[in-house]
Amino acid sequence: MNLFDTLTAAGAPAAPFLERPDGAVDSYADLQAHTARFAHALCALGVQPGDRVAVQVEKSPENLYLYLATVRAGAVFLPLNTAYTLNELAYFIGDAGPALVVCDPGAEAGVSELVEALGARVVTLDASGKGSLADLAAAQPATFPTVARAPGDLAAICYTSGTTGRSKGAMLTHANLASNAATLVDLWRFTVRDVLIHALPIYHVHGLFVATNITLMAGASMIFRPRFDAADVLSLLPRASALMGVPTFYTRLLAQPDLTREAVVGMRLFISGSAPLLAETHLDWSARTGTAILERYGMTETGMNTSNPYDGDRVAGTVGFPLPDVALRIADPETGAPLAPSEIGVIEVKGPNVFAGYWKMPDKTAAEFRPDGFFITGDLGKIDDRGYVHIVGRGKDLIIAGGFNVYPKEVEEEIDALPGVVESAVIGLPHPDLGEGVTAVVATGGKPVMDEAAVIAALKDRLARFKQPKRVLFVDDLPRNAMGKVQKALLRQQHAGLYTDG
Ligand code: MLC
Ligand code: AMP
Repeated sequence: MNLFDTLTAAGAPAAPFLERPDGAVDSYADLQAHTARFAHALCALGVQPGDRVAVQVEKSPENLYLYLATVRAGAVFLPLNTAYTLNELAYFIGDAGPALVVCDPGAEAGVSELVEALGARVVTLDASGKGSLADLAAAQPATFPTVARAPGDLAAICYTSGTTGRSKGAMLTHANLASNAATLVDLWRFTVRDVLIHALPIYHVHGLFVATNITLMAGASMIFRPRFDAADVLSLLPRASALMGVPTFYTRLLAQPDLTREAVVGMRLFISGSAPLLAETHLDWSARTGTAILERYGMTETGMNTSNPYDGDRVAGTVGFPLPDVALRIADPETGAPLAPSEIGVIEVKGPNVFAGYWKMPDKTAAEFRPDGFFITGDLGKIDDRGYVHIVGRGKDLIIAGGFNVYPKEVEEEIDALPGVVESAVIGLPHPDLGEGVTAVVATGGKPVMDEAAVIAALKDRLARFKQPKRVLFVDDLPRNAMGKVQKALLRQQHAGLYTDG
């Protein structure tokens, strides 16, 4: 098998697949031709089955075809957030050892320097789909024999930040991605008639796999946008049937006065995930549009785990039921002992969607699975008496801002290294636009240090913009409990209104 063939089996050659931002439409036959050319180009660059192809480029149809071509050629796609700095990129590239790195032409010099010692090749692709890789692909044949792969072979590696420093590469197999897409097409009733508004980035699982793979597997089509813009998405609703987004999409759409019942008349499905959708947003949306957002819950390591029902109550503040092929249980976070569903514990899952482990980290992989094969998500939850899963918090010290994960430790390490800083605590505070706002509380020991703007400026080239604190607060000392542990919960409580008051 190969995920590419599984995903593209339903798309009739003449049927539309993707409407480009300029209005031109690519058919499924075009998809076959574009991916064939890119797959030939990868082979010409020496990429072998199993090799990693690391990609940090702006969103474009060609970027999407590069993902599919990589899978088609039997190689392993490794998408990277465009916000990552060269400093951050160095780690991913060093860890994954890609045979090829595809980057924006503007980053080529820096990236080439990074990979010199690794012997990887560097080619380019820009926001308009042009660059040295596209030039090479243009000269290639429009057919390509898809490389056969075993279900357990890797299709992608997606890095997720680690609680304790180093990011981990989640290894996703052809079978993981194929099974999750098939389950969701069925559950969410996607058909050839669907038109999905695709406004998510394609370097994370939500936009790359959930949105794209489902559209493909249904033989449906998408309106492809380089980024999310609320007014733009609103204007597309009359031509579309489905939208997938993070909660910030929905709060920003609600801020548009033209979002009305009439505006959503042709839409059959609004899906939210990647971060908690406030019950308030869910209810406001229903009141304004007469439709209920369908909230689902997933992770890079697992794809989607739960979903509110297509038919039946989509309950605000819950993530719905485990998917038909996913076993989900609540366990004691310390001992792993199963808890009664109504008790709060760590959510554990098992199923064909669950990844094959962390790249080159067998110990970390082993530590996150129970002996009976359940994966420990690190999310805290419970199951109510109707069977709906509720996420009530995170066992892991994680902030989610606008759907992007930020691990406080990574930010704290950078801040702690600044002159005059004794220590720091990075916390997420309620933020009206992003859900949580990354906030640094810096202990100075009573001595004057650099000011807020200087701290943020010092992080500029070190951390991606979305990881940088929106605000930096200064205190003499951080509050600690009797065990000497920094009381982050207290800090969150003390500063709860920072972004929401006034
Ligand atoms: C942008 N900024 C952010 C940010 N996005 N800061 C913190 N968190 C974010 N998410 C910064 C910008 O760099 C800019 O800084 C400033 O905030 C304002 O930017 P903006 O123009 O308002 O933001 P915009 O480009 O519109 O982006 C917001 C967004 C985007 C919500 C549309 O973040 C987004 O597309 N998020 C989706 C993330 C996602 O796909 N997650 C899925 C992960 S998979 P400045 O200073 O330069 O002005 C997963 C599994 C699962 O979690 O279950 O799905
Ligand atoms: P990532 O590592 O980027 O894949 O993020 C996965 C994490 O996002 C999960 O472990 C959850 O903490 C969070 N998440 C995803 N979907 C939801 C949701 N619907 N509600 C609450 N948290 C969510």
